Amino acid sequence: MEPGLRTGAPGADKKILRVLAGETLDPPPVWMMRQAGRYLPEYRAIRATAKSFIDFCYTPALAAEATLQPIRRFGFDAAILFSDILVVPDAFGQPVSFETGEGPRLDPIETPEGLSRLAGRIDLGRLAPVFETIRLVKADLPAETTFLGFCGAPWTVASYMIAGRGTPDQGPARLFAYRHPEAFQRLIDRLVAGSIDYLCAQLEAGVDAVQIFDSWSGVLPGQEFRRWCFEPVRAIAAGVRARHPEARIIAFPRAANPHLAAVAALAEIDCVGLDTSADLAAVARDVQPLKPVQGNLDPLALLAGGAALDAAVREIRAKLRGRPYVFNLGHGITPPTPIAHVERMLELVREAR
Ligand code: 1CP
Repeated sequence: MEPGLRTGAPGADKKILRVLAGETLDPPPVWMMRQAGRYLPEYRAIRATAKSFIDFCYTPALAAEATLQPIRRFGFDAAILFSDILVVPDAFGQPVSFETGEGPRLDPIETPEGLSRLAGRIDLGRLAPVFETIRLVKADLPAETTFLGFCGAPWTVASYMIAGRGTPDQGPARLFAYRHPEAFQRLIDRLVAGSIDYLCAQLEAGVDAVQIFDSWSGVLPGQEFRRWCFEPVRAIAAGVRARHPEARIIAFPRAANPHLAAVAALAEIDCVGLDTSADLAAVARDVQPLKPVQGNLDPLALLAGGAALDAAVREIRAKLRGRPYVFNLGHGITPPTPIAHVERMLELVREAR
């Protein structure tokens, strides 16, 4: 690499960065959401050595190893930092734990007064192990592999902070936002500022691009989506770019199909993640002309394998191939997925046409 060239600058041959910059590649580059995880025996082996999931996230040697495992096995075009979106509440003073098989647990924020338990600013010191993980991964990552950092979008993170756990429809946070819009706005604003600091620190530690996961954006009606998802994600992207003008940013507004083109039109966003429900003909017509997209194989087609998997991969390639896209799943891979199905998916994605 030329001296002074930032990793991730156009000179580095990282296919995903090329697509994010607007280049069409066929075959497309590929990675998978939750690619480090329980479907991998080598993940289960190292996971068993940590006391808890949060300890695992905060132990750089283990988190770096988990990040690299799927790259070694499959040669994906991106590695995604092994961590969780809920380290952000932890760094605001709302501790998080993960009960085995039951998902995250936080002490819920049930009233506006409950917000006073949170720190005014994110404590990046608490997240030092995450930045150390990034440095360890970077030292071992192949030069052609794009390294992705991430955070949760404020709405999605806030929904866990309010409910204290995962819920089917984020009802507690939606009610809180209707009943106490000013207090909720203050929480969102704090998460916007904290997420900007957090993503900038990830970029400074060495990730090439970042993804903002808004996993629960699909439960909000239009006006609420604008206020609690669209505007905060735009503000984060703008804040990151103000400090890192070259930063590449992927937004993943899950299950928010009516809003995909509006997100793609944001100058601060380089790529829009598509979930399983996206209509690819509409995406090719209305979204791809604005920005590269990423997605959207159904994790259950991957689990099923066989003819269903072959057809689903071929359909995505056929519909999106004319313009820039990154092949991915529409949501995270499920633990029972056979490794042979991932191998078959990669064979089909990488096939010359
Ligand atoms: O080993 C285990 O049992 C823990 C399972 C697990 C894993 C592997 C959790 C708990 N988080 C993770 C890692 C994780 N989470 C990554 C790592 C990188 C990779 O993709 O390989 C990332 C990017 C996340 C992001 C995340 N965490 C999201 C956004 C993406 C999505 O899936 O929608 C969300 C919503 C979470 C919260 C969370 N963390 C873990 C669980 C089980 C959940 C969902 C809780 C719920 O709603 O019930």
